[in-house]
Parts: sequence; C-alpha cells; structure tokens
Amino acid sequence: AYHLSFFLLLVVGVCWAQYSPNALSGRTSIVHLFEWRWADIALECERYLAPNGFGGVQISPPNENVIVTDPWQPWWERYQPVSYKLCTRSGNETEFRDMVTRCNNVGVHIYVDAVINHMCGAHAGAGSHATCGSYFSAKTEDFPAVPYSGWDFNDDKCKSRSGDIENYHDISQVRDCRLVSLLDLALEKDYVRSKVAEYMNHLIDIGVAGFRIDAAKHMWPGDLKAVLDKLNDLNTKWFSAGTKPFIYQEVIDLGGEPIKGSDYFGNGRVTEFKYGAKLGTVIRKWNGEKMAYLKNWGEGWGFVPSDRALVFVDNHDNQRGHGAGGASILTFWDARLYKMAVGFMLAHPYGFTRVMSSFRWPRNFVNGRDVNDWVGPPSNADGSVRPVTINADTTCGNDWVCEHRWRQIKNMVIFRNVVDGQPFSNWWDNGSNQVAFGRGSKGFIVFNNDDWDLNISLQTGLPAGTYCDVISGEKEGNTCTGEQVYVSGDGIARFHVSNNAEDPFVAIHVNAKL
Ligand code: AAO
Repeated sequence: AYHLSFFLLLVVGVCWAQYSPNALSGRTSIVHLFEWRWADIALECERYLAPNGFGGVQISPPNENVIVTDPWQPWWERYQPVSYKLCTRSGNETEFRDMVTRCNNVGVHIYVDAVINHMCGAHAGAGSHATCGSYFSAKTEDFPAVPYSGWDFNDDKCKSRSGDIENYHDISQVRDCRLVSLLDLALEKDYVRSKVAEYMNHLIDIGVAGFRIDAAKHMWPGDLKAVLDKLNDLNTKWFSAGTKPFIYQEVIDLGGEPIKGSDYFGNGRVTEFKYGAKLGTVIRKWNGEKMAYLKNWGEGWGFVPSDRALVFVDNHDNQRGHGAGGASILTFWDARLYKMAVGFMLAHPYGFTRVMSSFRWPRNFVNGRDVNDWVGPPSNADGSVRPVTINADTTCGNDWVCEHRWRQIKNMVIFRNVVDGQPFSNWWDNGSNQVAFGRGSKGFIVFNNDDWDLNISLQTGLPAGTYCDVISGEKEGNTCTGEQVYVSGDGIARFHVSNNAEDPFVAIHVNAKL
C-alpha cells in the first residue's frame, strides 16, 4: 500500500503540476498589480507583499505592444502585441529581470499575462508606433520583429462575414475569427506554436512561476496544449526541479454559450467568472439574493471544481464594464460592499484567490455607460507611467488605489494563509443577510449585511482566549487596535456587529490572539 500511494503521488505530482500555483507553502493568494511598473513591483514585493504573506503578482503583459493614439494610450493597448520583446510602459527587459529576481528572492512569484491568441487590431495601421519601436504593418499582417507574416494568421479559416467573431454560439467562429478585430494567430501551425513557446520559455528562464492565458476561449484547447507541451520547467534557482508553470486560462463562461470552462481543464485552471458576478449580486441583495444562500457557495452554485478555479471579485475588464459580469460586479468604487465581498472570498475555501489592485480613473457615465472606460494608468505628459508612491498611512498616492493595502483586505489575505487546509465549519445564518462561518479551529468570520443590528453568541471552533478583530483593527505587539472578541472554553463567543459599522463584519484567527 505504501508503494502504491507513493507511486500515485508521483504520477499526480508530475501530471497535475500546472494546477498548482507554485506559491510558497502557506501563501494562498496572488494580487493583480494592474499596469504597475516593474520597478514599483520589485519594491512592493520586498516592502509589502512578502511581509504580508502574498504568494505572487499577476503583471500586465510584458511584451511589446501597439501605441494607440486614439484614444490616447488606453490601458487596453497592452492587449495588442507587436512582438515578444520585453519592453512596455511598465519597463524594459533589464527592469523585468530585476523585478523577477527580487520578488522571487523574497518568495513572491510572478505570473505573466500572456497575450498569445492574437497580435494587434486589424486597423492599428503601420509604422513603428510600438513600445520598443519595432516596425509592423497590421494591414499586411507583417510583424518582422517576431517574425510573423500573413501565413501565420487564421483569415482563411474564419467563416464569419466580417472576419470578426459575430456569434458566440458558433464555436469555430469564436476560435478562428478575430476577437474585436485583433489579428488571430494560426495556433494550429507548429511555427506559430514555437514562436509563442519561445516567448514563454524566455520568461520561464528568467524566473516567472506561471501564466494567465489571455483570451483562452478564443483558442482551441488542443492548440493551446501543444504550446504548453513545449514549455520548460521552472528555473531551478527558485523552484524544485521538474516544476511546471502554473496555468490559468481566461475563459468567460457565465453559462449559455457552447464553450465551457471545463473544455480547458486539460491545460490548467480556468477563471471562474460566475464567482464575482454572483457574489456581487448577493452582497448587493439584487434579484432576491441573500447571504444566507451562500451556505453552499462553490460547486453548489454551479462553479467549476475548486481545484480548477481561479477566483476574484473583479478583474481589470469587468471593473470598468469590459468583458463579462455586468453591473453586479463590485469594485473599489463601492468600497464598503467590496471589502465584504473580498473578505468573504478570502475566508471561504473555494478556489485559488486573486486580489485586484487598481488605478483610479475619471469615471463618466453617459446613458449608463462609462465613456472613460479606456483611460490608461496614471501617467505623465510624456506618456510614462507614474510611480506608485506610498503615503504615511501606508496607502498609495498618484491615483493608485492599492486595494491590496487596505487593512481589511491585507488582513484577510493573512487570514486565508492562517486557515489554509482547515475545513469550512460552524456555518450560521439568520435566514437573511447575517451569516458566519469558521475554518476548523483556526479562524472565524461574521457578516452583518442586514439593515439591523447583530448581537449573538456563536460557536467559533476556536480555542479559548481573547482575539483581535482584524477588520476593525489588527494586533500590534500584544495590543489590539480594533474590537476584541472573547472566546470561552466551549468555543462560544459573543459578536456584536452594528449594521452602521464602517465595515459590518468581524474576523478572528489564531495568529491574532492576544
Ligand atoms: C480594443 C477596442 C476595440 C477594437 C480593438 C482592436 O476596444 O473596439 O476593435 O481594440 O483595435 C482589451 C479590451 C478591448 C480592446 C482589446 C485590444 O477589453 O476593448 O479592444 O483589449 O486592445 C471577450 C473575450 C475575453 C476578453 C473580453 C474583453 O472572450 O477574452 O472580451 N478579455 C481579454 C482581456 C481584455 C482584452 C482581451 C482579452 C484581448 O482580459 O482586457 O481586451 O486581448 C461575452 C463573451 C465573452 C466576451 C464578452 C465581451 O460575454 O462570453 O467571452 O469576452 O462577451 O465581448 C453577458 C454574458 C457574457 C457576455 C457578456 C458581454 O454578461 O453572460 O457571456 O454579457 O456580452
């Protein structure tokens, strides 16, 4: 029996490595530092992410992209590749290598947003308006800096009238035609697969730990697998020999389309978009939803299996009306509800969690649509991205929101690490929007999203003692800057959570015991 289980472990370990985030043990979340400069990420790894137990960073696409001038340098220009050279508004290759090295050295890993489904838009023009100055021509599909030429694109395969994806119910169209006019690479060609793999292997050799696969829905799972099969194991300077890159594929599956997230399980994890859309609906109390219904959150709500899911409350698209999820998505703009949603996500065992970290932009709704949804990161007159400055109170300046530095969110990232591996336990609800649950004997959380007070004794599962609520404050030395919770010998504690509290939830865990 011993030999058999050892053998199974080995097989499972080898074949399933791409589902594992490759984070240090006990580090259970990553943060998307959207549009940050590499120099700032290196500093953030050292001064904040490592000391607070973050497992890694999803970075914006590091490869050369088109410089879009109408509108002026939108954030989305980075999803229009021109080559696989590592220079963008976030920095050049030297800065990229420095970031990866410094973050890895403090145990914070880097996950690259890999844009490999397409190159730039068909109307992007020609010349050298690209972030490394490489020449390209969208019209003739010429990208000499890779090089790709007309032969390397899917035009002949696409059967839609316009050449763009017109119908998401037609699987071939979704995968062989152009997503919003972006020139669609022919990933069935070994040459294209090899160029993409060469790019990804360059990043792996520098030391990255995995990839978000952009627009995975728009690639055939088998074509993507052929690319992934060409990838190197991770750099043994920081990872044990034989470790494969973590793969999470952006597949938007809200139901109702023929392409399913599960079609991609053979390659790695998938983004579970139902998660943020549903959680937003529940916390907003729309459509008759209430937090009491969260008792069977996870697979019980029709989500993909937990070990196949990458979850998030909002992402860089749906926080500004792009992609999918709709109006229910909670973001930093709705800070009070947002903190509850992120708190719930980080306390709940389902999925591998990604925290969003945004920049502020001048939202301007005209007929219900934000006409400034394109606005790029805080930048100077010459187009350079402004650095992330840190204020005396640890928040960020220069219009960087830094949700990951909000005390409530940072402390819940730590909570998730502390309760890692503990079961979902001691659920309680009032049949409405007051709910509580624990994670075995390590942590307990209580929410009051009703319009009245909560004052109740609950079984926490925790050892007796005085705990510091990590939402209203945190443990500093042997004192608590927030509310205290007293757990008696039988595990029961009294919770008082006012519906008028700044943050109407309370969280305690064994590392915040006084
Ligand atoms: C820009 C311009 C375009 C222009 C293009 C080329 O905006 O007008 O044609 O340049 O010049 C980002 C931006 C795009 C931008 C692009 C390139 O968001 O605006 O285009 O860079 O610069 C689909 C894809 C998904 C994609 C998402 C935005 O499936 O992969 O659209 N996300 C990723 C990135 C994103 C990036 C790209 C891909 C491209 O995260 O930042 O685009 O690299 C349905 C489908 C979804 C589909 C959405 C939106 O969703 O299911 O698959 O996502 O439509 O088209 C309900 C439904 C839900 C439905 C949704 C919206 O919620 O339940 O299923 O409605 O209809």
